[in-house]
Amino acid sequence: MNPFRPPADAWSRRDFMRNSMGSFALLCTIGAPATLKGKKVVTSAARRAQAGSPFAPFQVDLPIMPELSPVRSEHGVDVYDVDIREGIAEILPGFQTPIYGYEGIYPGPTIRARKGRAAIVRQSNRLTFDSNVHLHGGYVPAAHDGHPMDVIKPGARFDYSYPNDQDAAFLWYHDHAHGRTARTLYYGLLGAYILHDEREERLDLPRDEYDVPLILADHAFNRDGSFRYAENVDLGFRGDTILVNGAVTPRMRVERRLYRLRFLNASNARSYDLRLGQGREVMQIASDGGLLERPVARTSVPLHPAERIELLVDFRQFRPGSEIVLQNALGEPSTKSVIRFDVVRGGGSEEARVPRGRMRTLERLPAPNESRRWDLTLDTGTAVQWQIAGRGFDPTRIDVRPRLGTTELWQWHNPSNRLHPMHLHGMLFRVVERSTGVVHPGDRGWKDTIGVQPGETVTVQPWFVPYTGKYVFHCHALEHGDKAMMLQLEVVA
Ligand SMILES: [Cu+2]
Repeated sequence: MNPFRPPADAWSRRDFMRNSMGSFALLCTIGAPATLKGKKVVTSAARRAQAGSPFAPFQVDLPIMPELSPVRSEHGVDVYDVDIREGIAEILPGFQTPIYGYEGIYPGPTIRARKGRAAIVRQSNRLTFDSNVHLHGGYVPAAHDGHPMDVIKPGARFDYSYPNDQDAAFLWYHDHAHGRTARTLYYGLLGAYILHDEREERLDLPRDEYDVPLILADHAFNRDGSFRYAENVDLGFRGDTILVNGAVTPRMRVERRLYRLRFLNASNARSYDLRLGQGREVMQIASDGGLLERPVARTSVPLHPAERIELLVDFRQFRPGSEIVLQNALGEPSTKSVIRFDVVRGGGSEEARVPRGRMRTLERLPAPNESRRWDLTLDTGTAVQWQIAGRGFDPTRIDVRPRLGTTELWQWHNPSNRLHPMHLHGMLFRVVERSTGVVHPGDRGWKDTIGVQPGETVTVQPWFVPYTGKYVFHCHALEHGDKAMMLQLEVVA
């Protein structure tokens, strides 16, 4: 089994034109899994309409990823052991889907960590190609960040050291070997990394089975149940099926009580605008980098690729037997429903509550040292690539050298016609200004990824702490990042 084929070296203008035709049905199958050779490709859309379709929504219960247990704990450090390998997932009932997975599962096992207690994750590459692991949103020394050029060779391993010296946040880990992330994440190399701390625990937020990670990703399938992938460098991949924690549009039984729902958009390039039922109010408590200063009431929750958002949802407002669908207002008919919450009895001894007032105080930032503008554009010359400030990724070049401990103002200016979720490794930023209007209170906390709309300029203020060294910043629409939409910074002392 080898559902992976490395991308073609040369990406010609003709390929690009063929792939930018727009309609999903017209996408060519460059990069499709080798297992498909000679098989007739049928999209899941064709199967969806049939009776007893494996794509029927709300037929399976939401899976919860298993938690990874440390192989040992010593001197305040938890040590984990992970194999990066091939596996088989049962995503469509009755079908087997070849995947790549941490421990061979999709999504990978959840790592739970605690602020002040370091973790070492030994990653062994059992695949036939280079891999590496980026802890997205983590304050991680450069050598352990999963820089796209720092790879683990097949058969080799690397001990990633995570200090966990940052506030509680919903992080995630995923492959970052350069030029392949659109495929490797699509085929399964990602997992949740949940960091807890004391401040968060003092807030009496929902815990344990009432604190639920929800990993969203859109996929498409072949007739044999394998993932179908078609590269589209312009639009990015769009699937016709929404998976939550690896299940097709599942249902989740909820008690009449408060839940903490942690959403991660692990889609290659799809954005969501989440609405509970017909637009019920939910409380946002956290964004990428952890808790907001105060809970923020929302009826619509945008979520761009790689972003995380944490919501408190109070199911006490619904009668037992209620079925409430979480909708994606940006979806097509088959991708409009995300998950259904089926309210059951129980939850009488509720203790969790929505925090009243302030949850934290955000750090005051030093005044910015510099102001930089990064234009986000597509170069359709001989080698089609996405660019930042007229440049594509070159690992031998350092594009910016900020000083440790300083801040700068970075303007993401997007004259292109695609959304770009811009992500900075190893550090966090605050969103200062949007040319299209005010910064939503839900985006005023710590962020590591921000969606920049076509025609928009978003100004962010990165804080270059806590480590020196080489990191990257890039577009997290994975096909854009793979096709060079990435620059390199070196934080210097
Ligand atoms: Cu992009």
